[in-house]
Amino acid sequence: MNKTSVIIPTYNEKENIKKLIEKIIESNKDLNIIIVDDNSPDGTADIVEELKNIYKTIHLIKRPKKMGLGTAYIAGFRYAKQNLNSEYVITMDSDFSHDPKTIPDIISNLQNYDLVIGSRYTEGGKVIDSPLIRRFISKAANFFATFFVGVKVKDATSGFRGYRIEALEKINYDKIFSNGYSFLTEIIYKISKIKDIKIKEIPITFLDRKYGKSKISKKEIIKAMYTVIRLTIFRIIIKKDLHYYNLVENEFSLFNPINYLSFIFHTGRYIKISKMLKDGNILDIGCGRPSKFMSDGAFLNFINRKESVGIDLNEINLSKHDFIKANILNMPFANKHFDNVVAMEILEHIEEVDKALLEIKRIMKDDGVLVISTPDNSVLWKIIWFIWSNTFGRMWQHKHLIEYNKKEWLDKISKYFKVEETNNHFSFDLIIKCKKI
Ligand SMILES: Nc1nc2c(ncn2[C@@H]2O[C@H](COP(=O)(O)OP(=O)(O)O)[C@@H](O)[C@H]2O)c(=O)[nH]1
Ligand SMILES: [Mg+2]
Repeated sequence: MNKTSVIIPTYNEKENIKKLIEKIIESNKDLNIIIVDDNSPDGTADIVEELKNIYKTIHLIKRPKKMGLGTAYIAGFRYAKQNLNSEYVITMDSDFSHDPKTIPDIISNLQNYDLVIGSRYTEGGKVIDSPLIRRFISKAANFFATFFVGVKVKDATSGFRGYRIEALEKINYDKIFSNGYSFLTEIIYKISKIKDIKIKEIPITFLDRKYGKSKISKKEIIKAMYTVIRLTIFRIIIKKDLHYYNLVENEFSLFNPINYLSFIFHTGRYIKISKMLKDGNILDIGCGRPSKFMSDGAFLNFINRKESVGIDLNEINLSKHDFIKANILNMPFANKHFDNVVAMEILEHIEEVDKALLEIKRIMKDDGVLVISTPDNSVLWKIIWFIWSNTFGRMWQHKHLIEYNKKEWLDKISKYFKVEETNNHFSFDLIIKCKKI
């Protein structure tokens, strides 16, 4: 069985599809060809059905309605892996913009690269017969995708590509948020985050379609802009780590702008805190979700260390870490048990804060690290709290019982601990690293 599948999404391509399939078979009769058709009203699928009777290498995925280019690729990838056990997949358009003669070149490059891009904008690449306006849109889209999103390729929007299935599987491709054209940018963004990934661009001559109409719409262009903004935010915050990307992607409903604020605020704090911790085990006090947009155990999932325990007043199901339902004033741990204790957004809810600090001290190892984060009740915080609680107040189950400013917090904590480092997160949230005294 041939280990390469060519995936071709189609929507109303009756003038092109037969000829294209025949050309591909001409170039290599062993290739699997997977057509993903979205119930094209022009009967594209019927033409493919007929060809299927002649050529065994043709496969047809019929979807009930137009569901977008991105999800069509996903359906094709999945089929190629599960039904055909493919090692390589090639994606191309069905309108002859992508020359089937390039396929052998893509396959030979896949021996050494994880992703091979048929590129219009690399040296030697060309665009032919395309109206000026389309060229401009394509160039602009590509500029945004490469410059803002930060992918280091010249053509981030080309649909003519070869992938090693192995690389696709590393990025949870079926969870990619974009379902339309901007899938192409998002998947490069994700793939380029894989460690030691090898990407190659080969020049192609892109020919504008002669038959049928382009399916790119205004809506797709707006969605692509949204994708660029979203990925740019990810890029700024997440930088290199695919693990964080997957985490965020799974936990956030991406259409709500408040998610981004929440994400920036909490993840920013997680990054700072994780740098303050030492090796060894960790206790996260109050390990429930920090906002309704995030998951329970968000911090422990974020730092992703083995020996982690979370406690909370409410019963919580932590999928990857140990959980104990407990009160901070009476924690079920032996003395000097933890290398690290993290108490985020918790002390301001505890009336007996001295008692809580002493209890934390009891369970910490002598050289252990405590990181506290809590609001600094400054003027800025008061303003933000006022606006926030009047807008989203329902998100808070508890009231803040203690309203200390920075100095008051440091005075209180210094009674029991040596403060080693402080950070004013967003100017209204204190992060305090301390050691036992
Ligand atoms: N299955 C499926 N195919 C699509 C969809 N949208 C576009 N296509 C196909 O994707 C390929 C690229 O589309 P095209 O309209 O040529 O985009 P353009 O080259 O950017 O103008 C073509 O083969 C289309 O038939 C869709 O929603 N579902
Ligand atoms: Mg086209």
